[in-house]
Amino acid sequence: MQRPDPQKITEALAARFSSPTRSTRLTVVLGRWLAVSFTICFVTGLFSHGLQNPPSWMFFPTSPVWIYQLSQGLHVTSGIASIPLLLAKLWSVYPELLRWPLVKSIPHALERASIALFIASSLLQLTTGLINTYKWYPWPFPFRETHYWLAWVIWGSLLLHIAVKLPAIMTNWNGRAVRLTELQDAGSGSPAAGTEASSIAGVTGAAPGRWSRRAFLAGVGVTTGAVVLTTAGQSFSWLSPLNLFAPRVMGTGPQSVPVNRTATEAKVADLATSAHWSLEVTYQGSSTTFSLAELRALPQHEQELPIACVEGWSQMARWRGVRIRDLLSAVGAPHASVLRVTSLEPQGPYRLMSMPAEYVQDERTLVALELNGAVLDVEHGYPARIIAPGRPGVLQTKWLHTVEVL
Ligand SMILES: Nc1nc2c(c(=O)[nH]1)N[C@H]1C(S)=C(S)[C@@H](COP(=O)(O)O)O[C@H]1N2
Ligand SMILES: [Mo]
Repeated sequence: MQRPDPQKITEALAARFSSPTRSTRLTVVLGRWLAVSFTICFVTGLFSHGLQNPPSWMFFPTSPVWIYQLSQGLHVTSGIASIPLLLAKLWSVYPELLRWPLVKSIPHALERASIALFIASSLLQLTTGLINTYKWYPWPFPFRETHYWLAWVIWGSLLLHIAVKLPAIMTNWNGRAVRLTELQDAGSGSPAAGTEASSIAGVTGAAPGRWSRRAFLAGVGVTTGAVVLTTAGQSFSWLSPLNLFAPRVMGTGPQSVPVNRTATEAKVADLATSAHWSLEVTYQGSSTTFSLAELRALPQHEQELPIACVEGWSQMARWRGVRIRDLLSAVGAPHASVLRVTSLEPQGPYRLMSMPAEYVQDERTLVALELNGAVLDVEHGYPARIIAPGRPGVLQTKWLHTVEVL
């Protein structure tokens, strides 16, 4: 019995997987596209995380009012675009991953470990992110924290990977240079093959493999474009007619605005519709309550502001209600205050919300009583909800209970 020779297996595998579309140049081009989508995803993700978990130096932009709508739309869209790009890149390199011996040296081991970590964390990040936008949370861990830390793992392993691969990236960065090398390589092969290859090259001015690489890249580009165009309509209204696969559709739901969590799911339906409801505002140890009639008697203001969910969907709407800063004036509190807002919701992550002074001072921040020209539907937060410019949907608290001035 002969023992299998690892070298032979490697060669057999290489022959089995060899394809003109698999080349370092292809991998580099796909890597560049991925670098763009991952960078957009990372930067917008950090912004979203910062708004929800603010570090002490955080700056809170309230203008333009759609800043979070845009940033989170880009986040989810670039994440979706990364899926076909990452799969194509994996396809272009996976024979490499099977190469023997598995580990040749310490730098080689580091390189392999960084790639393994990068692939595993990216796949986990993109799939859980996608599943999350479909309102499905089949995991026991807290999504946002995990998503945040995985992003750092991805970038750490990616930078290591890029550092190791820098020579290959540099030689394959420029398409012209790559074509020249391919021509030379073709010319120096066996005489027959060489003549054939150089005569083809002479006629078309291109090396064999270049066209199939182009076709492959075009296929990946079209696929990526298609998934973006058929989902981005959940975030960008001008793409809304093409929205085939995204989970939320603009203009649907009560008062033509989608709902993430209903009053029944939040167990607030009874409390919210009670005739005894009032909003309690506390400042320096004393508390003032406002009935719905009293809130309606205060000056009412109208504002066009978006609901922009962290899960990607967003929608502009017309809100009407009391300016939060007018409410503070009514209890004698300064406008430059930080607030702690609670919902009637008995429990859940969105019961408590804190509002930095930037939003409190902004005249567009409302305690909204109406939406799109009618009294707020209970699903949208009746009797009163917060709507502030440029904030994630999770911070636009529905079914208000108390406002504490800190
Ligand atoms: N009290 C409370 N407020 C809440 C929520 C919630 O579950 N409970 N959901 C938030 C989320 S995730 C979003 S995206 C917006 C959605 O607002 P809408 O249902 O009016 O469209 O409300 C936010 N306000
Ligand atoms: Mo949301």
